[in-house]
Amino acid sequence: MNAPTEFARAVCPHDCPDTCAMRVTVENGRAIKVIGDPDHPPTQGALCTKVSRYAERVHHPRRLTTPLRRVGAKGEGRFEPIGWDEALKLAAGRLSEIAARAPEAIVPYSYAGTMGLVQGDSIAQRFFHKLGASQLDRTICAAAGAAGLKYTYGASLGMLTEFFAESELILIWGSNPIASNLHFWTRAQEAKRRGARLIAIDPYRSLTAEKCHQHIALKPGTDGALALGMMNVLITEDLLDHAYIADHTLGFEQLKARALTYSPGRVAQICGIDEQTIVDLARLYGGTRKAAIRMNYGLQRVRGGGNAVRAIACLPSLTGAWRERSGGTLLSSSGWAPVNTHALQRPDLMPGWPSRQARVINMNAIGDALLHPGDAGFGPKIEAVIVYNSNPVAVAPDSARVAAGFAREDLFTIVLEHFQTDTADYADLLLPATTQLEHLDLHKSYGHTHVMVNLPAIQPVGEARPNTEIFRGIARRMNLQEPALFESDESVAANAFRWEDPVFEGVDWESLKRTGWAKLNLPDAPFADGGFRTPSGKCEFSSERLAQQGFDPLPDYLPPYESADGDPELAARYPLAMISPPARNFLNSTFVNVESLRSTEGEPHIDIHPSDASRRQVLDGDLVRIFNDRGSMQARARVTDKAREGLVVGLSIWWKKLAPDGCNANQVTSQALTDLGGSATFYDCLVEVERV
Ligand SMILES: Nc1nc2c(c(=O)[nH]1)N[C@H]1C(S)=C(S)[C@@H](COP(=O)(O)OP(=O)(O)OC[C@H]3O[C@@H](n4cnc5c(=O)[nH]c(N)nc54)[C@H](O)[C@@H]3O)O[C@H]1N2
Ligand SMILES: Nc1nc2c(c(=O)[nH]1)N[C@H]1C(S)=C(S)[C@@H](COP(=O)(O)OP(=O)(O)OC[C@H]3O[C@@H](n4cnc5c(=O)[nH]c(N)nc54)[C@H](O)[C@@H]3O)O[C@H]1N2
Ligand code: SF4
Ligand SMILES: [Mo]
Repeated sequence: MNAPTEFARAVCPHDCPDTCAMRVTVENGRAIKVIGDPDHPPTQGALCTKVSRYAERVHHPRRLTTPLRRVGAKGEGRFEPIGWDEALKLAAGRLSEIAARAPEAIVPYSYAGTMGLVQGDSIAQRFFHKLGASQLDRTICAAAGAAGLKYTYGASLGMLTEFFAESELILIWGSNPIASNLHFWTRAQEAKRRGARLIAIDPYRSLTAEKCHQHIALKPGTDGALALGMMNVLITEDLLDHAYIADHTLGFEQLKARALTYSPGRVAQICGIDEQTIVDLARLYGGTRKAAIRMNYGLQRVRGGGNAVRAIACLPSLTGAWRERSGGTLLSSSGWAPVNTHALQRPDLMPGWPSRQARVINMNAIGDALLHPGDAGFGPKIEAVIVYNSNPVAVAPDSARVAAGFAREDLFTIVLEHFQTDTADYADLLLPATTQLEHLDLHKSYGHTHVMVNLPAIQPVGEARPNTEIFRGIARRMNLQEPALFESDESVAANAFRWEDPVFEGVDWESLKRTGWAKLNLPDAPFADGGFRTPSGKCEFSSERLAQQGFDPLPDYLPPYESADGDPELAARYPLAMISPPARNFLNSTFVNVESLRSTEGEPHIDIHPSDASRRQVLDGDLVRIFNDRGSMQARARVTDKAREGLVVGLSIWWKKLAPDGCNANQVTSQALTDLGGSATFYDCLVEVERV
């Protein structure tokens, strides 16, 4: 007889602004269906296609279900099963030996496989802090934009997503919400039905750009110039809110002087668009009261990404759009939730803290770091890497260097995973981790302002264990005597927020467990009366903090490293700019191994403009090689004017081993870092294309 059907509440753990509430149907201990919670306002009962298939991923026949030890060569992916006891002993033995000599030779590598505060970075961080291991600068995605916001608004704060539905004009800037922020797109369509005008600013005619009233296809990496050009028009045509500027901003005169050097004519040259387009855009923006900007991270994966976000972030403070709840900007709302980072991660466990901090490795240069022989400047050569919540061999830039680093015979690599990813193939020890349906977690969101609890819906699949439990197990085997390393998941979660903050108003861990989620208590129009979180409390057009660090205090345009302006010699050899934004049916490299989703994406493609294609005798459907000095990949050409001239677009992020040639877009991307925040520059990349 069948066990009764149960319904459990869960939260989508993926790196997506929407952080949906899910309802899981469980039968006989198996999750059989996952749907969007109809009662959760941001989710509105709908999940995206990929997460609707979550049960297929959780119970996938290739889930890792036991610890595995490498038996083949590094990268070959041959393993034998071992017991947990033996696995933990092996891990503890190697790590203890290295930690006794050179703790900084141990490096964590993690990102947002889950965004849960507990399975993301709690016990794991404490563990590495206690060892005195190297710290990881987690900057692969959003750090340039976050820095741009920090120096302008004081934190990652912005409009409340629900009020975009009331906006009269929405600039969808460096963002493809139909693929990557679906529940915002629902709001934008609501606004469109009420008569709002939608404008996409994107070098590529994305799924979203196709459905907007207007598409401004600028050259990649030139957004800072466009924003400064808009300011130029707003200032010269006096489309400004002088009272807002006087009361709530800092540095207007300096910004004005800067913006006046960006005439529409100059900006048109830089961005590769018409001068009139810039003037019209600025007039429309300056002339609309309820003008909203949805930025997303696509625009900041270039050299000038931090400055570009900063420049765009200044716009609503010039026009006073913040006065309306349906006006302003949103890049990330993650700063609204008061996370108690210190309690979660316990940096004070680091030996010598706070006067001495361990070495920091930037995750975007992990290839170079793994291949570094070690010296006085760099510190000790890396001897061990522990990867969790991430798949660096597929997602990190300059992949040939990353793979070469992980292939080092003398590197000890532990990978905590659900599946045998490209990175897992290089593990010495591959440990099975639970998915969101099998563990407890607590979430904030970067696309809405609810906090949410995920309770386990099913027992762990096979012998999988939560990340927290795996780190506790290694710590126990290493005989580490620190109570914080052995705190339970529930207790970690219960202390993860500053519940006393007024945004919680009557909400605490116990009540949240009962209700599943709670909306933070925030004003509808967060900056209508100023109240920015900068040192001055104002929107800082000019930043003293940046000046003190030797940076330009004002936003400016910095040409991409790899562009005709940034490096003419390189541009002569590699004339095409390549971007590799997310494919709709993948989530970064997650879901690429789910057959139903992979078959929808088909095979790796590259979109190329007809004139660029004909110059290279490339026909639609040809197999082409995309290459530069760092490497090459193959893809099927789609000849289409969705890509502007001079641009090629390879939707990503494929598992390398599931691509016909074993390569993906990161073969050609570079380890160079952004202007602010030390973020990755995936879309600052010149290539050439030829027929295979
Ligand atoms: N389906 C799906 N959803 C996802 C993800 C996924 O992989 N798949 N990934 C998640 C993650 S980790 C993130 S960070 C977000 C990313 O999602 P977004 O923040 O939306 O960013 P991207 O998809 O990188 O880029 C969005 C758009 O920016 C455009 N773009 C590229 N370069 C430039 C530029 O220089 N200027 C401008 N104006 N536009 C540019 C791209 O063509 C693309 O259409 O999505 C999340 N959601
Ligand atoms: N070319 C190119 N490269 C890019 C990008 C791009 O646009 N173009 N985007 C970049 C961006 S924005 C980002 S955010 C990064 C994303 O890079 P990553 O954060 O590495 O994201 P994923 O590729 O989704 O890999 C996450 C892995 O974590 C695992 N995982 C999920 N939950 C858990 C868990 O609870 N425990 C453990 N142990 N593992 C878990 C999943 O199985 C998955 O393999 O990629 C970057 N790389
Ligand atoms: S990936 Fe995003 S849209 Fe899809 S279910 Fe998760 S949070 Fe919702
Ligand atoms: Mo990301």
